[in-house]
Amino acid sequence: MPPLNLLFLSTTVGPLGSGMGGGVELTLYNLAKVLTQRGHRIVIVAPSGSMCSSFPVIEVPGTLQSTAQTQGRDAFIVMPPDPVLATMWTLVQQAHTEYDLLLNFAYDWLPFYLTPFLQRPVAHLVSMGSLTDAMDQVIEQVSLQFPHTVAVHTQAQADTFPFAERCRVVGNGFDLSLYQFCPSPERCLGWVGRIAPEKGLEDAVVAADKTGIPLRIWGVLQDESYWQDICDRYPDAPISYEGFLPTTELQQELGKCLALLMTPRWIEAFGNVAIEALACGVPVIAYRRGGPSEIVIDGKTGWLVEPDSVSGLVDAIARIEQIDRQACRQQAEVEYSLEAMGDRVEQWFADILASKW
Ligand code: HBI
Repeated sequence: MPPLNLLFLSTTVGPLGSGMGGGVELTLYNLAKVLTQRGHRIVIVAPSGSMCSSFPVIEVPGTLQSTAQTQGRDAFIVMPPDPVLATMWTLVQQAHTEYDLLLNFAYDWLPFYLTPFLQRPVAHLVSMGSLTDAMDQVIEQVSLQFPHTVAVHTQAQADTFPFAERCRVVGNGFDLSLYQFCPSPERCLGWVGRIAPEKGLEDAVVAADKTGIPLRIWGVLQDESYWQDICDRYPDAPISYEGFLPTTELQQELGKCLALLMTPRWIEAFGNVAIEALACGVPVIAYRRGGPSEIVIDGKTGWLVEPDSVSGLVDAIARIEQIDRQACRQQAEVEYSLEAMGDRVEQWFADILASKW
């Protein structure tokens, strides 16, 4: 494939590196890494304060978008004063013809609405499932007018949209050389994610309380009152909040866990942390819901549990020794390496550039 000039448009809910962008930050960074290795030239546009080592970032000042997942289905599209998102896409309007293709990571209305106004193809990597009617409609419009350009991480995520058959499933990919395999764990469980209601942390806390196995928690403390409520309700649970760690430190600690608990209340689009755990040899115990239910091989690399069933979590924890930690690392290498994702994304771009747009 000839080298492409690519413009990456970041999520606008937080600067890259802040953790506010959740899995999208890691995905953006990993794609920049693997596509650069393959000779493509990448420029990233992101909110001021973004850090993306070794890649040129055009930082854009202004007010960040509010997160889409906390609004209801009939929520209106909200644009704050002095919006980073609009300033970013004014920059796109001015500079986009210098690029072969634009890759949008933002789960926001404006990038989709502006797509037909531009003279270069825009690939949209949709990072969450269906949340609001307004977003569904604008994404569907792009999927109709520009076939191939809307991609998602898993089939489960695609299936949340009425236009599932027009979503391209590209999975995800990680630099597995950053993750060390840990053959012998300590007696502790892990939970990783933005600490917010949709992530269902309280179920993991109750499971730790019932099993008496300490639960170590990593991630951005996004919703303080939610966290405080958990601490108030389970004062004796053996839990510890270990902060938001960058990848290399996180995998060092996560690898020591008996298992990672994934307790999403919502349809997790993918669940990057599941791969990060598998890459360290850590089995994943996850609700059979969304992305993780497509990643975990039940009984082989972890256990899939009846959604919202804490007793199911407790039973799975009791059987965790049945899972071979080597098989977990193996699955990450076969399905979720950066190389595998790089192949899938290059093929995606080739299909977009080959089709009329
Ligand atoms: N909300 N409005 C909005 N825009 C985003 O790009 C966005 C979001 N909420 C969460 C989010 N992105 C990411 O944390 C997840 O997609 C991973």
